[in-house]
Amino acid sequence: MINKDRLRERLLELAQIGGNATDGWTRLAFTKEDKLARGLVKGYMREMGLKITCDNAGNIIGSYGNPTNSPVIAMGSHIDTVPNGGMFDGALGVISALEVAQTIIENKLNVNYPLEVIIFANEEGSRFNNGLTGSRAICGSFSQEELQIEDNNGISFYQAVQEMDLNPDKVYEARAFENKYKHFLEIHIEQGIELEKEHKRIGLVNSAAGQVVLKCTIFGRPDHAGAIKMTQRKDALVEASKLITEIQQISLKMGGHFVATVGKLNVFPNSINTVPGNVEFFIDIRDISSDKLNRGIEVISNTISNISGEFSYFLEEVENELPAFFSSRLLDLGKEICEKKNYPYKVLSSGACHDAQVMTTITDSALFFIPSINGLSHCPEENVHWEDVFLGAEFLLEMVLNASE
Ligand code: HGY
Ligand code: MN
Ligand code: MN
Repeated sequence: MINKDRLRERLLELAQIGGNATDGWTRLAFTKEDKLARGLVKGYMREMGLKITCDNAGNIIGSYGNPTNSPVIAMGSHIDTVPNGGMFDGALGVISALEVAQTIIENKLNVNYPLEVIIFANEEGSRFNNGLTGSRAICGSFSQEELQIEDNNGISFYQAVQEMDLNPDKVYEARAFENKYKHFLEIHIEQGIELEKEHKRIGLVNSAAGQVVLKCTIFGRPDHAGAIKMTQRKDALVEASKLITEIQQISLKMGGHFVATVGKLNVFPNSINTVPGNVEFFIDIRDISSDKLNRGIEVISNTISNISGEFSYFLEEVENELPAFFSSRLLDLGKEICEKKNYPYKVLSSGACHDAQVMTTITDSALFFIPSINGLSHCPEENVHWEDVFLGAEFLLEMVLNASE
């Protein structure tokens, strides 16, 4: 029933904004690329007759039917990316949700409930080191302090929201009223390699990892790179490198779903002929078990606190997303549909975080995957098979139709 050509054309059209297959896509939250992409998808919403609202957290909500007179069935994902990311992460879920909504409207399919397509703002968090802010604002877990966080150019989250012609003083108004949603559904690329390896076409996600991001600053001393002897230095980057290697060893020992990544590091003053004075780096720590996550954080924090005496350090938590377990009712419905339609499927957990896991805090929420080719994501090579894109949208449509009975 879905319109495959329209689905593919829209994904390709969105991919015209903010990147290309060589460099990847960079549509960081509240930047001009994000603004252009938001304009494009709002146009799709207008085309299908959705009522468009944009809350002050930057979420774009397209609704069909009156959300105040009964619980809403919502679908959605995000269109912001990591730097040099892929064209399907988030975008697939948004364009698929719009396609499902348009198919329902065009074919006058009866879903008994109002529908919403939500394009969550700032899911990735790459610009301000704080992700999932749009869904957390809807679920009431966005804190006002986050408004003061600055990006690498000293622009605060507050100012960036203002530049989107939104009112950051009213972010709290984005919070959904009690029991607004009957359920929330998100389809996403797997970003791992399990489905492809096992020749499955739909992933039914039962849990998603929690994520804690620590920002560690090491204070050394800047010196002249030529005049100061090696034994007289306090090189913060050499010290940070030792810690990062130890963090990797700790993570390998923790095993299982436990991962820790240092993907962003800033050196000050970052000059070829100055011994690094200070270094700040971000440690992205994840596990699907809260206990293991907390234990890993403790071991990593202790390792950092045992830093050699001549350096001081500062460690702060900049992000904390709890592990989530998705709706077993919707997971069972997904199994039923896959078995009825003969879609090869697998139940799996997600190492990546998603808006759907935040939505578990206020409603029955479900997350589904389609295979990522070679498991690649957050890179220009991120790719999918179009047949899986179409099957994923068909599956999402079936979920909406069956879940609304
Ligand atoms: O980092 C994540 O898991 C997601 O891509 N924001
Ligand atoms: Mn994503
Ligand atoms: Mn992502």
